[in-house]
Amino acid sequence: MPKTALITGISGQDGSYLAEFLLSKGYEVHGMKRRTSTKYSACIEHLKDQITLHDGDLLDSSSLIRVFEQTRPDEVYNLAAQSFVPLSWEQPIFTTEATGVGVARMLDAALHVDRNIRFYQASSSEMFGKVRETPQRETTPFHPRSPYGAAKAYGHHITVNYRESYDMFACSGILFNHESPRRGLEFVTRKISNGVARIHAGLDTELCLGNLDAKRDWGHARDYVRAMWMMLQQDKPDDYVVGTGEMHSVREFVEIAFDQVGLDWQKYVVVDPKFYRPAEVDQLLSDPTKAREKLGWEPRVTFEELVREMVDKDRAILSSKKPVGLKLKTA
Ligand code: NAP
Ligand code: F7E
Repeated sequence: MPKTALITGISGQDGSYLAEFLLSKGYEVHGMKRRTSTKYSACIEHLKDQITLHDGDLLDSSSLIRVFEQTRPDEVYNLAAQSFVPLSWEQPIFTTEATGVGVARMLDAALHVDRNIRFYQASSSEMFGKVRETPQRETTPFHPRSPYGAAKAYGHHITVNYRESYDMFACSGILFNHESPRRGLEFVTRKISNGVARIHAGLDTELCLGNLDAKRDWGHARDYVRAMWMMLQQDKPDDYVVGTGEMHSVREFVEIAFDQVGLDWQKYVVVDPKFYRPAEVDQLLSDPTKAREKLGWEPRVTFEELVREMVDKDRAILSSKKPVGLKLKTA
């Protein structure tokens, strides 16, 4: 019997890579999406004949219970969230409802429909925020710096709580930033790769960015969805930090991206304070020792390969004149 997986947020970056990965493992894959979700459909368009989609919303418990009952999953991957940090200051209540309380709704639906479901929660390095130690590991205290980070911290704690209260197989993956050509255009990496492609094509003359000194531990999304699956194949549920263990600045990302098309970034990049955040997360660096030792997980794509792949893909999209319909919000 093939295993059945339910992915919330299947229309997003990670959902689409995870669906591909699980299909390659022989899973029957179901995805939950909002009925109004159309902009991201490009990420899963190529999978539409191999997956089954169900309407549901993290804000609506009854829809979650219905999707659980319809699909009867062995494994649930809760990837849905309001995931853009700047928007979380503009819509803090919605972010709390979707990214935070939505996790409790998911866990409770799982508990009531089938408490043997294996549950993955998409936790985030944003929970470390104003970091208390470097590098960050599973035991590093949280100090979130945005409504998004605070909501993820709640989601993380309630996942641990359901595991301890009800003996559920609930895991939390504390994933550091991971990117790909399917990243939303509002996130800094894709904003840069898309901006470089447009400047090289003569469509734009400048790229406006915020804090170039911010540092992140950036990996490739395809590597990170493998870690999610590995967590649910263990004998015992647990929490894992997933990252590369390498940190780079936004400036370094910019330099490599412009280098890929042979341009000098300093002629095109404009720093605009409107992209500064009310409270910045200055730097994040993972210690992925536990994931390496217990899961046998290793990232395969280097930082430089990631940047160059993203620029090449955005150039290909532009030259094919078939823009991928990813979300374009205020960045
Ligand atoms: P993403 O591309 O923004 O995808 C988020 C998904 O959530 C979209 O499919 C979106 O659907 C869906 N969604 C939003 N609100 C919803 C709601 N109320 N009900 C149901 N679905 C809803 O995010 P991602 O980069 O793939 O990340 C996946 C998960 O990992 C997220 O929880 C994110 O917070 C977390 N995470 C990401 C990173 C990273 O670096 N990428 C790192 C750590 C943790 P629509 O198309 O309808 O908007
Ligand atoms: O910002 C700086 C910005 O929006 C990265 C989400 O997936 O990863 C992501 O959150 C850094 C920040 O991602 C611009 O100030 C400079 O320091 O790409 P980002 P994020 O906020 O780190 C975590 C792990 C998640 O969980 C989230 O869901 O880049 N930055 N200039 C800029 N950022 C943006 N967006 N736009 C700029 O123009």
